[in-house]
Amino acid sequence: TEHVNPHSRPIVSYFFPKGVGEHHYGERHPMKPHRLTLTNALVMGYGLDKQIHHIYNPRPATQEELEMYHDHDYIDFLSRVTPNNQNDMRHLIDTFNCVEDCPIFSEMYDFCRMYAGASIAGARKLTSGACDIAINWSGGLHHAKRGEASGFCYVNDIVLAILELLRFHPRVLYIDIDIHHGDGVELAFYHSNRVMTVSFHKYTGEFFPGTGKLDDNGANIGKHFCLNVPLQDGIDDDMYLTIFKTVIEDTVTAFRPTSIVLQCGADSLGCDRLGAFNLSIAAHGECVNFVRKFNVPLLVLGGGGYTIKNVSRCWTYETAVLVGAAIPDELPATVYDPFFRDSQWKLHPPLTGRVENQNSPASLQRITISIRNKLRYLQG
Ligand code: V1P
Ligand code: CA
Ligand code: ZN
Repeated sequence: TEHVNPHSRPIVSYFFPKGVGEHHYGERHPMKPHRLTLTNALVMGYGLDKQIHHIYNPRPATQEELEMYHDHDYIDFLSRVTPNNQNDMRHLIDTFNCVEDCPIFSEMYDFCRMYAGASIAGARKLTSGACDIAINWSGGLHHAKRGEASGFCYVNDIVLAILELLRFHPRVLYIDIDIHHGDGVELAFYHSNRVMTVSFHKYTGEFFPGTGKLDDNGANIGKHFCLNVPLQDGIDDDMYLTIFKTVIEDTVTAFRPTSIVLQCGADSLGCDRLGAFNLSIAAHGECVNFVRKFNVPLLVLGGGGYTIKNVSRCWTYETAVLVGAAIPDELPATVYDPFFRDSQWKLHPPLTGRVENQNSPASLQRITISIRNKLRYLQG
């Protein structure tokens, strides 16, 4: 095992709820669960299933499991509302913020139970020691609050998975590389010193969700157990990797997590439909590899990502990184070939150089120094 031989390959489990990718938020909505079907097709097409120890079709989370974090009234509403009865439920729909970003769509509750069930199952396989790394690309919906939907997220599978890890793990580190602030997870553990949350995101005050400034640090016993790394448009591979590795290395040293949850939102890639960073798939994957190398039980989740051909390339590449397999740049032939024609069916298309980099070495240096100083409070 890892403890006996830290150089052996980790045991990797992969959670894919069958049918999760067939859900639709609506015609004009940027969140496309079909990206999960594309990802799974590429993962299987590359033959990575032979390098993964277990592939699970996890059971959907139960209402009771969802209520480990969420309000009963909110989950009760999610379980009842449908496109057909929504006119009678207008008041509750507004109360629980199921409008615009978070529309009511058919089988929405089943979709929620699926992605949350997979993250909870991943956490359980980690705590039982059945695997070293658990992957759920359908999870990572970091904006959902205890009693309301937000930013395409209805239930917070990340919070539910962390609560499961906390049953056996004294300290859980949460890392979020989605371009958006991981506000829902931060809020859930803002007052906890057992969960440290670190989000890298675009922060302008305007950009959704508007939170995540450098000086939000946690409160009460959770003070100093929350880090925010606010960044600007166009950040490139070199700058992102430098600040990511510095912050995460120092955080792991100071906090000594017994497990890590990594949200891999792919809207931080260049050419994303909603995002404006400039990362390549190689650099996004290098963040994943950097976290993997700590050899701490690791739950890897999806998140945002709106240029779906690149989302599926990215998460396929990261699946290979996690199992320690080198895969060719030539994509395998699948029934989804037309999606990947843009790059002549390559895994690593050029994504960078389209947005001007608004970050400067000086601005990143200032953030790095500030975070180093915050982490000193943890050492004592
Ligand atoms: O900007 C907003 C709100 C809606 N306005 C009143 C302000 N919402 C964003 C939500 C982004 C959610 C990101 C989720 C994640 O972090 C995790 C899965 O990636 C938004 C945007 C945007 N450009 O930021 N909503 C939409 N676009 C949208 C567009 C078309 C239809 C529905 C929503
Ligand atoms: Ca983030
Ligand atoms: Zn996002």
